[in-house]
Amino acid sequence: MLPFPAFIPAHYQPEEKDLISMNSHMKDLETTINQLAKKGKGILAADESMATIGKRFEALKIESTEDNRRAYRELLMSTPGINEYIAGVILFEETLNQTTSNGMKFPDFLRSQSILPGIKVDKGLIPLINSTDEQATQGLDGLNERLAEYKSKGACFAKWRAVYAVSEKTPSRMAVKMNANSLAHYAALCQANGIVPIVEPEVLIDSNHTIERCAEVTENVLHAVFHSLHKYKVKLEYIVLKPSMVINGKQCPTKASAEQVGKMTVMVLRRTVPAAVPTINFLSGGQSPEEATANLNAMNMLAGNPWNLSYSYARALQDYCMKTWKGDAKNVSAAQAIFLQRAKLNSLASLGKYTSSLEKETSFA
Ligand code: 5MM
Repeated sequence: MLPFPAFIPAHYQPEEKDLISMNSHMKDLETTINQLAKKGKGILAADESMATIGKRFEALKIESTEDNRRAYRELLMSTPGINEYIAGVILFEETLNQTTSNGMKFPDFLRSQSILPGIKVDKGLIPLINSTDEQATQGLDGLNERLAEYKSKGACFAKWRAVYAVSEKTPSRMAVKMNANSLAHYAALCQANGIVPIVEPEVLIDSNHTIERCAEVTENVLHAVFHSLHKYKVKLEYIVLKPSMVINGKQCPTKASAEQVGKMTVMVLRRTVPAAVPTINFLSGGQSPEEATANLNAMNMLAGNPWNLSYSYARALQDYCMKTWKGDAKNVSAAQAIFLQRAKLNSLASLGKYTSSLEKETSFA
């Protein structure tokens, strides 16, 4: 076990009770990261905020009531066999406090399935002051207290998302620096509470930028993030990095192949992410489910990566499942089968064993 995080000042003389709690935090961090970084497994992001889940449901004419959100998330988490491919689920705060139809708290239910419960702890995006078209993530005020509460409710890992818009002028230096510091501050607070932080810097793809421009931006962003993580004395051995892939913007006329996305993403990661980070779990960011799987596979076809390269998708794991469910209880089994299949394909991609011919087994391809 590594020594307790260096953010405790060197002159600090802990009392015995503090030592016991530090050691137990270290054990918690170690147990959690070992499970999250397991080969062939990924993380399900089911932490859509009210606005986001509302938007996704509305597109399918599903009413966003508390019970519909609960029922949908129960469908995902109770999918038979899903624990073979999913090591942890990121929950929204509402779900952390809800129960399954049998009255079991969701965190307890997940643990009974050998899946770890996590929690989104950022409070969403606000406009970044003195900038145009950029956003800041809020939620640091009171975070230490909230983390202690989430831990008491069963969460053992957390997530904070920062976003970077790409244009000729953005991301600005101010946005890159501010987001890096917020991510690092959040990560240090998590580790001090025995919670593994997922550090999520997302370079947005809703633009016309080329894959080369995305590589340039992502390299700057990750460089700043790891500089801040170092400054805040975050132990890299106990974080999950959740970046976007290096890919062309959605409106770019030239579309990069999976091989290009795989090569350029790995190139940028090798330049910026220390080998101490155990696992990198990508977001899908608006790619189609098939693209997100093929791109992840391409990265894992390349030899010599020091980190586990896996997934922490929301849309790329859930889209077909939600479309099949449609808010109707009679569709639960069919929706679960589709979700299981998508998770299995991504698990194969995390091992470099996916081929597009496997898509034929799903009814959506
Ligand atoms: C980028 O969004 C995260 C990953 O999802 P995708 O794989 O669909 O890109 C996702 O975890 C996101 O952070 C949550 O859904 C919460 O988003 P909001 O916008 O509701 O805060």
